[in-house]
Amino acid sequence: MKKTRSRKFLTTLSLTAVMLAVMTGSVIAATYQINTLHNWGVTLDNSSGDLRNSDWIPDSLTADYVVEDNMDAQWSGDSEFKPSNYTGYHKNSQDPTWKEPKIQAKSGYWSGHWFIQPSGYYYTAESREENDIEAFYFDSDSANAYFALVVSKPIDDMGDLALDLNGDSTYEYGIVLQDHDSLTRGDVCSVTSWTEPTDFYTGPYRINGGTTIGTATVSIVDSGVSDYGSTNSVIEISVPRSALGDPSFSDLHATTSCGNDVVELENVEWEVPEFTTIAIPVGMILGLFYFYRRKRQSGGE
Ligand SMILES: [Ca+2]
Ligand SMILES: [Ca+2]
Ligand SMILES: [Ca+2]
Ligand SMILES: [Ca+2]
Repeated sequence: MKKTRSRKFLTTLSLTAVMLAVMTGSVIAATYQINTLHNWGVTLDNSSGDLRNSDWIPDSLTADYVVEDNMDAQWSGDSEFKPSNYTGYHKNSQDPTWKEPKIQAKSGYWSGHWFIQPSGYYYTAESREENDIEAFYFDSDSANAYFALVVSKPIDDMGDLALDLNGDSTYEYGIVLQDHDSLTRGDVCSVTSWTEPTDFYTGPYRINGGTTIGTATVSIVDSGVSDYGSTNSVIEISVPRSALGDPSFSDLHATTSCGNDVVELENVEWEVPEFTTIAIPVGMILGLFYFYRRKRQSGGE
């Protein structure tokens, strides 16, 4: 009788431990190896001819993300310059009702007009796809913050990553994604001014003035998966929290040289998995285990 109960207890104990490991594993941000979207649990899939079959949703429960894979072959509008409907796959982890905003042209014949992002000059989806930013991810752990961008846009045209850490709508920090001016990929900068995109009012493009205060790890790889003829690059960034003063929240922004697509995440939490929430149940289980073992030993079993 006693033996059966002890086995039951030990089985329950092991099951609890396994469940706990699974639970904490998904609650704690994944430890991202910079270089692959597999760590995010995101798999690009163009087996249907575009990215609509992709698993865009990251595994980590603490990740924030926006997916705006805009293009498919169907669209409508008042001219070839102004398609009016968003197509493709859109999802914002923070807001189920979120809709990608329109952007305003800043120059040329269409100056002042509002367009969906990205817009194109021809009837083909391909001409717009080559401006497409597909997705933007954020996650954090106790040591680092992690970012990932998936882009159809040729990589040289991508701007720097802009961060607003005090919620005043000014991006006072930036991470350099491409060498430009005197800056090197991975430079973490305190920013005093930004350059703007050439064709649309879509906010900061690249760091124009500031001071380098730290270093991030930036990896850019060709995913080998294309969408409407444009290969998708994956940009992954890891930055030590300490390089940015260990913030609690941030607004994040990135756009392209012409500004014909922009991605933003607002008020994302730089979560740190709470040690105590893991330590307490683990401690309880260990305590019970030793208590039971001692009891069993003193019982002379
Ligand atoms: Ca796309
Ligand atoms: Ca897009
Ligand atoms: Ca700010
Ligand atoms: Ca966009």
